Amino acid sequence: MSLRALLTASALFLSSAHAHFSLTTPVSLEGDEMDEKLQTSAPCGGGTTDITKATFFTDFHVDGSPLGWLLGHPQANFLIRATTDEDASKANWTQLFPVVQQSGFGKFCEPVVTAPEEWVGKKGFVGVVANAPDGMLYQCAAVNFVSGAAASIDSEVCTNGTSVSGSFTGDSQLTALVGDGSVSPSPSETASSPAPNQSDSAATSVMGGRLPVGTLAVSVLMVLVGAALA
Ligand SMILES: *[C@@H]1O[C@H](CO)[C@@H](O)[C@H](O)[C@H]1NC(C)=O
Ligand SMILES: *[C@@H]1O[C@H](CO)[C@@H](O)[C@H](O)[C@H]1NC(C)=O
Ligand SMILES: *[C@@H]1O[C@H](CO)[C@@H](O)[C@H](O)[C@H]1NC(C)=O
Ligand SMILES: [Cu+2]
Repeated sequence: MSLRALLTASALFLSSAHAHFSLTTPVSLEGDEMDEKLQTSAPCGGGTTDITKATFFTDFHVDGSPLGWLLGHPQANFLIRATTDEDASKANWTQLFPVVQQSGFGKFCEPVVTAPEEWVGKKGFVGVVANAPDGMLYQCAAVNFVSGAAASIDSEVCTNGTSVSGSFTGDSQLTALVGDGSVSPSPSETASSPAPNQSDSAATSVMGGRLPVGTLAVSVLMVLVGAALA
């Protein structure tokens, strides 16, 4: 393997290993400039929560729009929610899709996510929350809610990675993040949600630990570059 190929492979590995998750469609508030460190901030990570400050709006068809992301962890649960409030921090979110558990690193996309019909003509935020081994991670997009369904789904944008699978799951931590705060989770929701399994999530975060692996890769890379230059 040539040094160039190795460098390219390592760079790719490092960049993908660095993302917790990134919202790919609709276009996220931060675009390509996402600040990883702010991803744990509710409700939109490093993105603005003031709709009047949003710079890019994607049309979101209420009868069905694609919603996709890229996951940098081996597994996470995802909540898809939205609000028409101008201030996303007001915490009045509506759940748009059942909680999905993604297994496997990479791209995931649901081609048909719907929103309430009465939102047509309004602006709002679509938010995705990942319950990941390193905590709750947030991203949002600014959207125009429009009528009908998306005419065609771009398979470049909306696709599932080859080693990725998805299933519906219960997650009371995620479903607690919708509603106006006055409704408590129903007993059935609470019962169907698996209790957090400490040993399980500890194992996952070790496997998915970005920093140790990345640091190791950098060290290996430096040794190799050093050897090549010597
Ligand atoms: C919360 O959102 C719903 C749906 O958009 C809206 O009807 C309701 O008035 C909102 N409640 C508050 C307290 O803003
Ligand atoms: C991706 O996988 C999920 C879960 O199996 C599925 O619902 C969805 O339709 C798939 N997306 C695409 C673009 O095929
Ligand atoms: C927690 O995970 C461990 C290891 O995967 C498993 O043996 C154990 O049965 C799990 N406990 C519960 C309560 O799910
Ligand atoms: Cu992460």
